[in-house]
Amino acid sequence: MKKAWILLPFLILTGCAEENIRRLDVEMYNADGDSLGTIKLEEQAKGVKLNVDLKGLPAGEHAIHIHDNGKCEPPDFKSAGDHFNPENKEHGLLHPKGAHSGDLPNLIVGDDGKVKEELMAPQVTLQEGKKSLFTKDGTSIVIHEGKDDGMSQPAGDSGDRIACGSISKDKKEE
Ligand SMILES: [Cu+2]
Ligand SMILES: [Zn+2]
Repeated sequence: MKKAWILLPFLILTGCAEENIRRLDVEMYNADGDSLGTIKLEEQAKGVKLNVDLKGLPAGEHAIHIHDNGKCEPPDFKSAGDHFNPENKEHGLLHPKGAHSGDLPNLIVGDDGKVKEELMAPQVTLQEGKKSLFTKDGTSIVIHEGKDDGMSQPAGDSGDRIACGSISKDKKEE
């Protein structure tokens, strides 16, 4: 009897630890399968912070979104699905009926092909719930050839998908 009481709090703690993910590294790949670096996700009070540190991208402004399937199959990354949209909104940070939870500000890549930026995704979480990035099909981060105009449906007229990274609890690549 005594032993059971000692064990109980321990079991509760380990049970929580498994689901209570606060940080996650997402490795990004281009259409050739080369790694471009990582985007570090961090759970914060106001959503999930994305710490972008990538190289090997074309210079200029590029759309970046969280998509609603965790599969990144090159070269077109169509497998990543549509924008993560658990609240059924319209696309675009500038749209009056927006935005998708997966919509993010554009990335600005330097002439050297590198980008270091911090982005906030206020409508998602690494925890459980409707806005959780850990869905049945998984989620992913996709970078596009063009920029997101923040308004056009369904994806901001941002062009082809040029990089993709799966948001996965186990870091093994599929
Ligand atoms: Cu996208
Ligand atoms: Zn969108």
